[in-house]
Amino acid sequence: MAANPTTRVPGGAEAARHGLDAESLQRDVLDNLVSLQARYPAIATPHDWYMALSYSVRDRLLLRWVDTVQRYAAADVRVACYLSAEFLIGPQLGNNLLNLGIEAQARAAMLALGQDLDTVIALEEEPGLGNGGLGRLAACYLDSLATLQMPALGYGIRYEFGIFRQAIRDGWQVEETDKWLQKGNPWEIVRPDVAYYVNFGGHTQSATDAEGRFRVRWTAANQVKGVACDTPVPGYRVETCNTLRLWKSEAVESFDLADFNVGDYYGAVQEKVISETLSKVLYPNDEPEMGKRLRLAQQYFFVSCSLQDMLRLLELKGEPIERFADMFVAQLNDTHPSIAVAELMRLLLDERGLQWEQAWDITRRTLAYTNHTLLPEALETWGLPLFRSLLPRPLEIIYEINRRFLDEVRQRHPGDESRVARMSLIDESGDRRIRMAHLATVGSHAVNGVAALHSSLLRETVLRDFAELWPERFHNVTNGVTPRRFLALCNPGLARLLDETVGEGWIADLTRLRGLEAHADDAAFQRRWRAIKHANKEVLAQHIQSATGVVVDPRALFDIQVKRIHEYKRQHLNALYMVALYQRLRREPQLALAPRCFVFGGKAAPGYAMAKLIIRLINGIAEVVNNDPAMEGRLKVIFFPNFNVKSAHHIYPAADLSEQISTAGKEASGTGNMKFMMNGALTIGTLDGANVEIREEAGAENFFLFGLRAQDVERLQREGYRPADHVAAHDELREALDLIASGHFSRGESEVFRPLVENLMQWDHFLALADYADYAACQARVDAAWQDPAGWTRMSILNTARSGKFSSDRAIREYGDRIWSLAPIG
Ligand code: CR6
Repeated sequence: MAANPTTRVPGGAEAARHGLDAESLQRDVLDNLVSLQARYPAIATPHDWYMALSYSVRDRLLLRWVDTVQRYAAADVRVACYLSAEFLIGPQLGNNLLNLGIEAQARAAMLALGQDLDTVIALEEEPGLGNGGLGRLAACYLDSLATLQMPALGYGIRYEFGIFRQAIRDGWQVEETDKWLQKGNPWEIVRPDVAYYVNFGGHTQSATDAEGRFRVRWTAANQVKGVACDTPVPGYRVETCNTLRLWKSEAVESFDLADFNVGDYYGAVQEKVISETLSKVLYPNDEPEMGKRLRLAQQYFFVSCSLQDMLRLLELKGEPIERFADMFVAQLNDTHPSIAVAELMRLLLDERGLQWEQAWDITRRTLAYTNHTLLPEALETWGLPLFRSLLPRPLEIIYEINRRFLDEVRQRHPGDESRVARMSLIDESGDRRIRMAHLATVGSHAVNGVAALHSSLLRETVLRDFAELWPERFHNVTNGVTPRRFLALCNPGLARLLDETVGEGWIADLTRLRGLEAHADDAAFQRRWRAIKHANKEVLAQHIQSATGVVVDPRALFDIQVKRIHEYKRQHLNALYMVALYQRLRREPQLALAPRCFVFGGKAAPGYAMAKLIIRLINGIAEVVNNDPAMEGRLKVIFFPNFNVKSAHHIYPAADLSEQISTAGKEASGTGNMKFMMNGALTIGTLDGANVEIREEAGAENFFLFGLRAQDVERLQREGYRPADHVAAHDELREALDLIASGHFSRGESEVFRPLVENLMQWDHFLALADYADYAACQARVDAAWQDPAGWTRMSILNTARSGKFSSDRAIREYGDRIWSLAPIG
């Protein structure tokens, strides 16, 4: 494990007083085994030990947790609420041990009980409550907020089934239900007393109240109860332990079905079913969003519960409603929670009786919005009929917000009705639809993109009119990832070397890794660096063998692309290159190419046929290549099934080369790119998302750059792109496509990949063919660089050394300073 306890972790007698020593841990694990699981050591299963240890660790968090909550309640400070439909928190036990600084103690305690800590940790089910980057980002931010001791709460949905488990059968992705709660979740504390009601459907009526004020009453057709399920989020070696509060839906028993559904018993039952299934399952779409009724209900459900909870906390603090925005700021993680604009207005107007202007002022000062995509098909919109039937009152409020907003636009730009139509919260061009990104922008005091390039494209394209109207509201906060999980926890070998070389402070201040630069050319240091990487590759090779049966050689160049499968991310560009390499090696067995092991991992949205076909293609290539004796010792292709946070722990530390090859202008930021960099992988990438900044930090000479720039992509598409021209100009590319089309990688069935090949030849929306030649040339430079181990190792060390900027601590400080006006309270 990375770090020995630092000064903030008590040792000796003090540790015993806090229960942080091995002896008291051992005692508690035994106690918990009996008292919580009714087991005794002789019959305890490994999972029983996992539960007993986790409960013992949770107990050690409780004191800090309660203290932290009390501190926030007492202090006159603003609390940051991170509203997100996804929190991909990953396994908790190892991380909590690391942050508490009691990993060694836990190891000793378990050993004394005859158990191996690593085996126990490996048993934890992954809470896969997110799809990919956006959900994992939310989890990294919670870790940094706690570590920086900033008052914060995460608010989201407690899905009973998280992201599906991916199995591979005959090369195809098969989705299996993720039953992560089946054996219980020792980290969660359910709070039946913290519960709120959320309205759906029905109708509204306006009336004048006792004081003669105009009030709207929403008579719902159905109500759902949201119950808080809390998970502790301890900071790294600090006393602060924040809360992740996820809402679980329950049916409201007392609700009288007969009142609103006279004669329509089945209709009424249907509505009840909605309430019971609201928090059942995570929608498995990364981008784009699928417009399902239940999904909108989920969004409104968690947003309403969260805002009601914030109002209750304000009351507990004894603060008047006027101070709401001084006490809370709510960050909207993409548009999924953007209904908060209308819901906060509703709560302030209808439930608290505020006037419009005052309610609007509070709402705007409270909310801030992060955009995570420019892809037009991923920008969330909701058709009016669906929206009205589910959320009649919020819809009225949206109309009124829009009316006032468009008046403002008209005043600024008299006669410019096309601008008014462009900016409206309602898209009237086809079926009328609510534009959630516009709603979020109008209702927020700050809007940000997630990497420098993305934020400028956001200002220039999708939100251009808004940036013109309110330039001061637009910001950039480049994403970051937590060095606790993605370096200290997942790469203990490297972490030890870092401790020794730059001191343990790097875990909480990643810029200290700069101290490695001085050792980049030191031959002895380089040897140690390589030995650590090699050991990590051996571990991954083991996992690959048990997951796929394929044996890979850790001496090969590990070339890895793990992320959701999407055409814009261009796993198929990588696949085309593999096919070309295979052809070259078949033709010229003497070629002096470095042995390579290509590793892919990632899930495809279940309804995304092309992405699923790309998985099939990679598996098809793997089957042929891995069974061809001529490729032995030269080429291996692996599709690692069910890529998730848990498997990521083994993958990032073992990478030599990180594939970040999206079409320029399409990947908002990427965060995997940062995790690879921290772990000493070199990047082959386009100038897209945060790659631009990664290259800036690493130095252009330590980054393999290729491909069209965002402006080239835009121009090419505007002027008319002809993929066939690129195929005609490049023999290798044509042969690769022909071989795929011939059925060579689909057991002779030439139909299988036809849709993929035809799509590329005719449309190639993401310009894979246009970038192919440059990509292949760049891969040749990678090959040459790999043949010089000292040069490669130097670049690897420099990449880690210069990854400091990509710590989520830096990102969270920026949110705190620029967007939340929020300071740590240590
Ligand atoms: N899919 C972006 O595509 C970014 C993350 C987190 C994404 C990705 O580039 O790193 O958000 N966007 O900011 C959405 O989810 C809409 C993602 O993970």
